[in-house]
Amino acid sequence: MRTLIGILSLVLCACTLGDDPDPSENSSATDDEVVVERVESEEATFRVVKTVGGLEHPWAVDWLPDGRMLITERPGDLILVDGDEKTSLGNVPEVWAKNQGGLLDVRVSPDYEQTGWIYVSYSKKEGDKGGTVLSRAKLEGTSLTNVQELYRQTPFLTPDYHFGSRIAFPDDETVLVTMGERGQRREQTVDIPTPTTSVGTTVRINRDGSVPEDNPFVGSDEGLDVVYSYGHRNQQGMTIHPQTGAVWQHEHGPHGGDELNLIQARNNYGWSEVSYGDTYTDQTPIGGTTGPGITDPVTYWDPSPALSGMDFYTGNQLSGWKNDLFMGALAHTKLIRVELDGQDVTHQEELLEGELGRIRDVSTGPDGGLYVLTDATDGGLYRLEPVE
Ligand SMILES: [Ca+2]
Repeated sequence: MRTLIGILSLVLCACTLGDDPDPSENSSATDDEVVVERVESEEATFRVVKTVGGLEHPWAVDWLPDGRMLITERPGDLILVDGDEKTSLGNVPEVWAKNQGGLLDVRVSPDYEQTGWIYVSYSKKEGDKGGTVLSRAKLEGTSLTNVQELYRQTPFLTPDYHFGSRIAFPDDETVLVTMGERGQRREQTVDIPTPTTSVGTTVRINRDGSVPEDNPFVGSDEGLDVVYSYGHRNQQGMTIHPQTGAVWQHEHGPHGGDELNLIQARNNYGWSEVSYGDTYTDQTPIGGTTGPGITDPVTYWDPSPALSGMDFYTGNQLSGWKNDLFMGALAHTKLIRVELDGQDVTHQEELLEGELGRIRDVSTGPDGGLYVLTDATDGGLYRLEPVE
């Protein structure tokens, strides 16, 4: 009987092999609707095309080598976009989908064609506590297989916010993942900044989950073996410079003080000893803005745009933007373009303010378009492309 039901299921929905077969989840994805006809900006004249609609609080987008897209929805669905079809994949890890938690980043491994690994980050709950988790899995048909949990934040804590969780692949065969500070300040459950927990850190592991021997605290009691940098707040953007290989991150400030940081091994980025922001409740200073042994941000923003998503533009379509750094803004509903000269910000431009909504992720697509993902109950994926 199970076999017969299985066959019937395949006939009714040949596209779904995983859990919860539901034909209604396979719907037209490619709207390709021009939503902003023409923007004459400083270095590019472009338009904005909506390419995928109907996404529920999407958090991240990445591409498989064959051009299909993977998009995470924070409530817990991982969406495969194949041309006009979008399918919710089966066997996705169970997530703690509450407040800022849920299914968060997705990144296709740079060696995907050899290994087939896809990396996802999400919040996970056990008992009354939870934290950020990094797992990897393979894609078979429309389901994940070989799901392996590689790392979980230590310790798990009760707050349901500030999970960080951006994933990046440096050129050295490791994987980095940001671990948000989970609402912790000095003398709370977790005393930060300290590298003795992974709360408020950047974690660096090998792509199979083992610990690289050259991590800064390996063989030392001062910090966990997995910690690469610490003293971070909630880092929702991380990317690798396409020419230098340097690791760039941004993080949310408390009330003002969103930071752009250049990440280096063993460095302390200051939270919660220092910040350019102040407290939400009574606007009192957190501490000074810098201190001994603390790595200052490359730049900061006050008031906070609420940064999320970050990528260098590496395409050829919008040549005036080549190698510029783009970041999304949630509260300020805009895209920020940053020109860098080495480690210095030389110029900034704000784009699309109020046009698309809360921008959660930004990424150069394989076609050379610049894509942004909007955080909304009816969120979308949009492509910025050149126009005459
Ligand atoms: Ca800082």
